[in-house]
Amino acid sequence: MFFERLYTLCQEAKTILLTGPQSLDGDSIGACLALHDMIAQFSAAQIDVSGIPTHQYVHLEGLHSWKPDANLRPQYDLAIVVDGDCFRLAPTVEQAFNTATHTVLIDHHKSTDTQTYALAWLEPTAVSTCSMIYTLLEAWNCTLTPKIAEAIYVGLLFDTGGFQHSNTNPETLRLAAHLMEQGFDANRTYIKVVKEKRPQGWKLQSAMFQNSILHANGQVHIAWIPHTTMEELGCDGGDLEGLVNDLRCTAGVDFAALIVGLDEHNHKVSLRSNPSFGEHTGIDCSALAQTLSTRGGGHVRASGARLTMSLTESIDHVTRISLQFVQSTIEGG
Ligand SMILES: [Mn+2]
Repeated sequence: MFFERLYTLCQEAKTILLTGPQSLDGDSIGACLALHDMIAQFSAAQIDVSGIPTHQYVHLEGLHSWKPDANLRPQYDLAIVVDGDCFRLAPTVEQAFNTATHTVLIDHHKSTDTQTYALAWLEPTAVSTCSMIYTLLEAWNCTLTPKIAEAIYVGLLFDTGGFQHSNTNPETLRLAAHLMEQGFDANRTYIKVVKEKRPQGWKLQSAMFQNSILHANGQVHIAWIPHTTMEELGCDGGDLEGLVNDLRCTAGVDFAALIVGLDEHNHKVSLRSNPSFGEHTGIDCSALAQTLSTRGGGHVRASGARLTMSLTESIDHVTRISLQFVQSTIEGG
């Protein structure tokens, strides 16, 4: 059984590494924070959390002790990756992860391959990895402190877009209510994680809408942000949060793609879809991401991929493949 086995591994380990995919999102940050404090309740292990959180999360307690990727130990007894496959780790973290004695996965991305881990818990129907962490907390009989409650709440907020996405269900809202009762500033957390942008983030949103095109009778919305715009405005990955959803939340749109330049030759693509595409089933973003690139993947309604090609080629590639995919979805039902 996963819960018991992981509990024992955490108790026996002297050193533990916790991490999420490169460019951590709110769900992986919340999961790492919560898991760190839960394990510390019953294990004497030295627990390192690796990652560099973006501006939305700096108010969260416990982040100051996180390790920059370069400062990791050469060897860990146990390494746990949350909310994403280990091939999405930053290169230095991936190395530390792969040399650990035991490797563990806790994730809800349906595209993740569980084969490479000593121990894996994959729940593709879970709303967030943080909801899974809450299940683990109950199974382990850990104390739900206000700090752990806030961390799990951050994951719920992030993966439901502030309880707005189609994955928001009564169970999630009940869990959110229970977490709020533990006494942290839920309103501040909501504003920081979901609503607030840095000044340059609003400018970035405006720049994105200047490079957006509607296709397929206005049902497909594709936009791009060149890496030079990111640099000119002084933006980082944190400023991109929510932008692809702004594209999707346009009247008539059922599918959106955002292409962002990392440098001249590398682009990342984010895909979002509504549960339905007109009168047809919604676009499977995870399958589409895997068609766009071998390392693409994610969820049915939200996914991502990385492309090694120029901006013009990326726009071309994403537009062509997406429209083909939309066509076959329509024809398929
Ligand atoms: Mn997640």
